[in-house]
Amino acid sequence: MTLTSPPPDSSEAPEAPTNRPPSMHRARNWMRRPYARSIMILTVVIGFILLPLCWLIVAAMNQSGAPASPIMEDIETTVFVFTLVSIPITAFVFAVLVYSLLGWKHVSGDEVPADDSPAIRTNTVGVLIWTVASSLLAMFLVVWGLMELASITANSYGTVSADEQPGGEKALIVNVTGQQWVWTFEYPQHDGLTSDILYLPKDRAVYFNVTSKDVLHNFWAVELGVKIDANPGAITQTGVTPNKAGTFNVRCAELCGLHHAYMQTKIQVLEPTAFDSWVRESGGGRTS
Ligand SMILES: [Cu+2]
Repeated sequence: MTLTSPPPDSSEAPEAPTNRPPSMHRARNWMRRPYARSIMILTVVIGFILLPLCWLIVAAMNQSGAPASPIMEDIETTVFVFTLVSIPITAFVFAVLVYSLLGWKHVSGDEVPADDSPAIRTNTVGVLIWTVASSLLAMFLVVWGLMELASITANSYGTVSADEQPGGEKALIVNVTGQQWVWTFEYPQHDGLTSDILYLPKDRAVYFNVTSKDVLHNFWAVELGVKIDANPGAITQTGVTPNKAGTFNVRCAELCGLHHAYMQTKIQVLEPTAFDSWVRESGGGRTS
């Protein structure tokens, strides 16, 4: 007696490239599978659960009073949009993860579940949808990022010299010096007045000349959205127009030694008349 294999059943024969159903048909079949439907439903549910993140992240950024300048407004809009766009992908990844953990558990016995099936591979429709959707998403983020970068560059006067600042009133120049582990602000237009708190007038362009006396630091005016390296022996330049009065923070954003974490001070954005009073009271005068 010889062992014979069962007669080949055409419905169970492995798929041959020549007799496979069309891509669209296979994609539709795949979408009808219970696990595909569960993952899609999970994606939508998790997406809605994650949606409030867009607002929560911006709310966390605003806890100390931001945005206090057009630059910071641009940054917050970008954070919001990037979070929003990333939510569908994050939700899909988590949906697959959750379903993999809970839905594809060990099946008792040796029987292979009826719905166990190969992945959706070499399916033209699936590949096209995935490739086009990811490309469009990536292109959108690149274009958005470049537009916001151009707007931030314009608002920080990155390409405009201090003498050619926009606005009727001449820009306020502040020379910022970092050293382990303090910041010093000098106002060359006001008899070289110096301060360890950054006083700024509201709604007036400010131009920063930033340098360091010792090692690399980074001048970060948090709520104004200004962040630029402070390099010894060189001057880096940036600017901003504060549009909100209040008390904000300056921090060092470059690891610079033992007390780097404490290298911080305050920003006082004052109404223009209050700023002029501070200059007079501090003995700065108004020289230009
Ligand atoms: Cu530092």
